[in-house]
Amino acid sequence: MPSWLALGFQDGSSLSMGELSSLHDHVMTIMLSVIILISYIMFYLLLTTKFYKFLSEGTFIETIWSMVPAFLLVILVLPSMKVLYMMEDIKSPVLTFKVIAHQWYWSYVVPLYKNFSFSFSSSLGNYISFYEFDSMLEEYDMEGGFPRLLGCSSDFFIPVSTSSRLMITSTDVIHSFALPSLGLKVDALPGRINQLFTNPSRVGAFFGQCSEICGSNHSFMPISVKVCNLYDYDLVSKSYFMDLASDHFNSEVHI
Ligand SMILES: [Cu+2]
Repeated sequence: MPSWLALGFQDGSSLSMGELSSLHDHVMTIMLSVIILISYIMFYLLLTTKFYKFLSEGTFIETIWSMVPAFLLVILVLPSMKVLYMMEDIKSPVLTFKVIAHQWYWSYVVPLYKNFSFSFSSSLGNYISFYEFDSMLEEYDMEGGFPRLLGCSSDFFIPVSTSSRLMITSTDVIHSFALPSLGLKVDALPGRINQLFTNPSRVGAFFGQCSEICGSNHSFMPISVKVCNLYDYDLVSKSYFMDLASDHFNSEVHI
């Protein structure tokens, strides 16, 4: 959850975001040490008048100043690769969601309750196995209970402690699906599907924004994700199912 005047990352709410924060701290520690050491040497050399005129080569010191940066690169790369593979490598997600970017809102395609599919008509091939809804920017009011420009008309529910797969795509221009507290960010490209895996470790309301300049209303297509427990997720799934069913019956009556 974003908070006022925060300089660092939002609190991590998944294992991968925790690992990403640790990687960030690790890289920054090494980087700052290098910057401080190199600046000290540079300023010392600029300001000093000492000069050893017979110094033309020194194999020992040259070996050291080649080996140390190489060693630093290795200790930067190893944890980075670890996090990269950890974030990618979920072979069997429990649920798969599709996230579609539009100018300028998101829509979500979620599986029906327990991956159920049904058909009201007798013709084959007319099965409904998912529920799709749009999520637009919700107008801000002080009692709304969400931060300004981050509230959505419909929240995207995912279950806690469960591996979910998000398939991200776009219908018009390049957008970017970003959710900082879960450590997720990937471009939404028209004609392509990008995958994200997530396993949130706690329940709560998490907000993100489109992170690719995508047009005049780029700032007004927030992402609002609610991570809930499995029981609540079942209730949400059932309500989607009832919504679909009532939609269908209403249209039958009107025709
Ligand atoms: Cu966008």
